[in-house]
Parts: sequence; C-alpha cells; structure tokens
Amino acid sequence: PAQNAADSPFPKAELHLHIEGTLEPELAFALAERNGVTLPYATEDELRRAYSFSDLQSFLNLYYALMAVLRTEDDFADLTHAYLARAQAQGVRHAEIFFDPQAHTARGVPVGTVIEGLTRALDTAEERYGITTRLIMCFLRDESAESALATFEAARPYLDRITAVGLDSAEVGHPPSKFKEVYALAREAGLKCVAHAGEEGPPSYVWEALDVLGVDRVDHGVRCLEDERLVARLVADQVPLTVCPLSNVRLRVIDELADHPLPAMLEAGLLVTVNSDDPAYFGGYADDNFTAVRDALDLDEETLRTLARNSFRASFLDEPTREAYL
Ligand code: ES4
Ligand code: ZN
Repeated sequence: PAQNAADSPFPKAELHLHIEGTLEPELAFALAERNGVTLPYATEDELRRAYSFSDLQSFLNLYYALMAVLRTEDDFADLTHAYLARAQAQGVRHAEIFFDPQAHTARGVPVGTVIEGLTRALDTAEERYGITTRLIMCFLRDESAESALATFEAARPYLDRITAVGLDSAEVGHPPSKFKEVYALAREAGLKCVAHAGEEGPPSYVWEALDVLGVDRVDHGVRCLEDERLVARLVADQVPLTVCPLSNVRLRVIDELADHPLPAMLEAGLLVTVNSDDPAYFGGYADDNFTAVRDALDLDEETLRTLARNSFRASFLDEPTREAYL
C-alpha cells in the first residue's frame, strides 16, 4: 500500500523553528501554575481562541505575552523536550532551533538560564529522540542595534553551544543593515548567519541580508518573487530559503495555502525548504506542513522528497552527515 505521510513521515530536517513558538497552551498553563504567573486567559480553550492573527505583529503580541511563564532552566528544558517528542513523531531527524534571548533577558531571566535550560534538553536529543540539533541565537530587529550587541557579548561565554545568529520579530521598518556590526562580530567568532527577510518586508531586505549581513540562508524570503534579479541571485548561489507555509497563511502573508508560491519557487530553481516556524500557534509541526502543502498544492511524491532532501542540503550539518541523508 502507498505510504501515508501522516502515519509514516519520511526523514526531514527542520531549519526554521522558534522554540518559544512551540509553547502549547497546556504547557503554558502548567508552567504558569508552577511559577505563580497569572495568564490573561482563564482556560486553555480561551487561550486557543486568541490564536487568530491579522498580521505578524498581532501574533508577536501573544507570542511575547505567553513567554511570561518561562522563568527557570527547568522551564526551558521542559519546553525543549516537549518539542523534541513532537518533532520525532513527525519524522524530524535534525533540528536547527531559534531562540530569542532578548525576550527573556528583558523579563529578568539571564541569558545563561535560557541557554543552560535549552542545551540540557538538546544534549539528550540524539540519544532520546534520534534528532541531531543546532542552536541559532536570534536578535529582535525591533530592538536597537546596541541591544543586539549587548546580547551577543552576554552570550559570549556560551558561543560553543551556538551555531549561528539570526534576526527575527517585526520586520517592516527594521532592515537587516541595522545589524551589520553584530553580524560582523558573529562571523568573526566563527558563527553562521541567517536572517528573516522577505516575509512581510520587501525584496530589498533580502538583498541586504545577502549583501550587508552575508547570510548563509534566508528565513521565509517568499517576497523574493517580486524581484526577478533577486531570484536569479538566490538561484545562482543556491541560497536556501526556509519557507513556512502554515505560518504564511495564519499571518496573512498569503491568502490561502492553495495560493502559496512554493511550486513557483521550486520551478524557479530556488533551494526551498518547508518548516513550521511557530507550530503551537500556526496549527502544525513539520510533517503537518508537508502534508498541508501536498494536499493544497497537489504535490507529488517526488516533489515532497525533493523538499525533504533540500532540508538536509540546506542544513548546517557537517558534510559527511549531510551527504548520508541525500
Ligand atoms: C516569527 Cl513568523 C515570525 N516572523 C518573525 N519573527 C518571529 N518570531 C517568532 N516567529
Ligand atoms: Zn520565523
């Protein structure tokens, strides 16, 4: 019988996943109770009803508010274990995980608490879940360049646990060039570089991510299609784009999944991957995104395999490990 992606998900790498975006209502309430934090929602159902977004900012407001429950190393470790268990069930064999240190340091949680908690869980991931992992430290682009620099310096003692830096949060009005200096420091320290660009922001932000920040991958990047020269550049250099289909629908970057430019992006020769972004908020984890695009866009098995292969090609795994998946 034909394999059903839902009950036998094929191996894939997840390259665009915010760990704070995996906070499910159930865990949010459990951690609120454990930490004596009062949430502005009475029940899990009431919270779930708030998951209706009009744009990126309307989502970010809830995303940052719910983080109030994350306070201790245990909280970050529990959050990470919950994600890894779900990812394993979805065929994820490798995960490159974003975290937002400033969203926690701003609430008085030291960056060391965040990183120690995350890595305590991640250190068990290969053995317990069969998932290799990397950590990507993101700067909040709607905070200042100085704040990003201070965050990078505060994280220096932990850089051996961090593979790359990234850039996220409210995009429009905060072009990549604002963070030129901290990206130069990150590269000097031997880190890879990625940045969200071309989600809500214009193609010029993708150009800046490439030419000013020197990114190795672009997160989202779907608006690149508005600029023919940019597409040609991304294709020529095979710069990976970490596309998040369910996220794009929930944040109204596109109207509905059937209109998603994923097929056009593949057709153009772009190195596209499928990812879940903030799965607790957007209605699905890694394989749920694969299944959703398969059904909405009528993708054949070969295309799904290409997308899965792309996810390993685009990863920061070492060459031999990557090759073994291709
Ligand atoms: C995010 Cl979907 C998205 N875009 C930008 N920043 C983010 N942080 C968490 N999810
Ligand atoms: Zn994202």
